[in-house]
Amino acid sequence: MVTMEDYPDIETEWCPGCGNFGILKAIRKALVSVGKAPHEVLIVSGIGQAGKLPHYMKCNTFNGLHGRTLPLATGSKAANHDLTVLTVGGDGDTYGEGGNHLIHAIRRNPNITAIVHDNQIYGLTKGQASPTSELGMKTKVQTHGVVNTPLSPLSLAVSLDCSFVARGYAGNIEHLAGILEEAIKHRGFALVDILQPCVTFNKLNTFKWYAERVYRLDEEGYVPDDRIKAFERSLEWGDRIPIGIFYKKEKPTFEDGFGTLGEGTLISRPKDQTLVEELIDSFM
Ligand SMILES: Cc1ncc(C[n+]2csc(CCOP(=O)(O)OP(=O)(O)O)c2C)c(N)n1
Ligand SMILES: [Mg+2]
Repeated sequence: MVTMEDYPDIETEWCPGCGNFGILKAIRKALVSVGKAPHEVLIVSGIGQAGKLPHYMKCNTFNGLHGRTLPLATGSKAANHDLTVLTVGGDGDTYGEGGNHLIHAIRRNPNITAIVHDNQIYGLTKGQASPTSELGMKTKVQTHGVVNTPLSPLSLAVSLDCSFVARGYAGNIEHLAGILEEAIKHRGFALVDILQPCVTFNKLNTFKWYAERVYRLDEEGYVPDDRIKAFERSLEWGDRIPIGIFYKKEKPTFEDGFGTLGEGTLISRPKDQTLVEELIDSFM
């Protein structure tokens, strides 16, 4: 049986009070709830404070380039579809540098869970505006305030018919762990955007700011099976901010599209180096 002891605490380099601690705890809890041991799990990340999370987990990890988390994870899943593959990235990593990959990962629908630490700021590089920073928010670079319209990641995902779309809050670990558990169990691409206060560089969207606004969709009897209703809720941002599962849909995964994967994982097949050499020679 998998327990929390299988995912021990490891010393971190995050600021005291960072929302990332809640996310780390919720990921561990969710993996224990779904009964996945460290050797069955791969966590892929890019660059950023969020991207450090795999360093603090005992499991398989792959730390790639900024914004390139999703292609790495999609390839890893195709190579070994027995692995439970999670990605972690910041709002910059996932929606800025990696925005193009997000669109196409949603279209491909690989069976992976994409977790976004959405602190509405570039944390690691010390506080520039990110794609989700609020209009008018002042930073050391945006000295007159943000002028670009913030991205609504959940609206984007629902518009692309993403097979699982959710938002959690780092200040409600139990609820977040429940969402992550559902996301991991879901067969297909699951986007979980997490409201994550950055106590050092985002003085606007604080724990207090979020706590005054978040409400749970499930407490309003919301059922996540209607794309139009999900889109409407995804636009809600202001005095009230919904958290929970917005949309869920069963559809074929990326891996389903490759019949050969039904014969076992690619990494378990015998390797024939001559085929690679023949392929390279054919380009000569
Ligand atoms: C291609 C590329 N562009 C820019 C950078 C510099 N850079 C490193 S982390 C980062 C921002 C990270 O912000 P986010 O993804 O939101 O993560 P956070 O630190 O807030 O968790 C930037 C711009 C980089 N390493 N690579
Ligand atoms: Mg960020």
